[in-house]
Amino acid sequence: MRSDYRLHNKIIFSGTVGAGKSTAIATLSDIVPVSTEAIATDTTARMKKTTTVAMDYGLLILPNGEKVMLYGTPGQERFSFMWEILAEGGIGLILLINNGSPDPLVQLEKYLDAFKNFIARTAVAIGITHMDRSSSFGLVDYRRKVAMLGYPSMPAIFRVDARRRTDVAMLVKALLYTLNPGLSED
Ligand SMILES: Nc1nc2c(ncn2[C@@H]2O[C@H](COP(=O)(O)OP(=O)(O)OP(=O)(O)O)[C@@H](O)[C@H]2O)c(=O)[nH]1
Ligand SMILES: [Mg+2]
Repeated sequence: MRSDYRLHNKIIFSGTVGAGKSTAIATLSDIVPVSTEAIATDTTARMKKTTTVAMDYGLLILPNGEKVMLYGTPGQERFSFMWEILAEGGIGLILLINNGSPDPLVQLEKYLDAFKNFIARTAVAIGITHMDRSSSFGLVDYRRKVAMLGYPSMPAIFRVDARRRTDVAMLVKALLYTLNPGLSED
């Protein structure tokens, strides 16, 4: 619901393992983020040392003083029970897809499906990460995929490096504009 926007200001970051959800929240947060990293095992360990097992939390303070709470989900599917819990009360979803993951277009479809009820109530903006080291797919492939899935309006899909604050901020801004096109800069 649009009117929830000013009450909650909670954005959810979800998406594939290693896409950069925890990194994006840490990059954007104006407070020291809360994270729940644990030593990664099995296939994730090949990619990186730790993985989120419950959630990430950060806080973004907009120039007008408004606060946006940033919640990150675990990427690993065995913790997917957290996705719905964390999405509760959220105003929108940032989906980060690792372009270097085995089948990122299928992953995108999977995450869009997992959050479809949430997205139908709110909005989504999609960031494709790791494009500097993996060129398997381009933005046009992701746009085509989303179009094929029959979304009524095309969500924002950007190339994002989760380590770069300007990239992550741009994605969040796109999401906020989708929710409230009249949102002013100040
Ligand atoms: N080269 C490159 N590295 C990136 C990019 N975005 C993020 N990273 C790195 O990729 C890693 C992402 O790790 P996390 O932030 O833990 O990823 P996550 O999505 O929270 O992963 P899980 O919690 O395990 O699902 C970090 O080492 C980042 O520095 C990118 O666009 N390019
Ligand atoms: Mg994480």
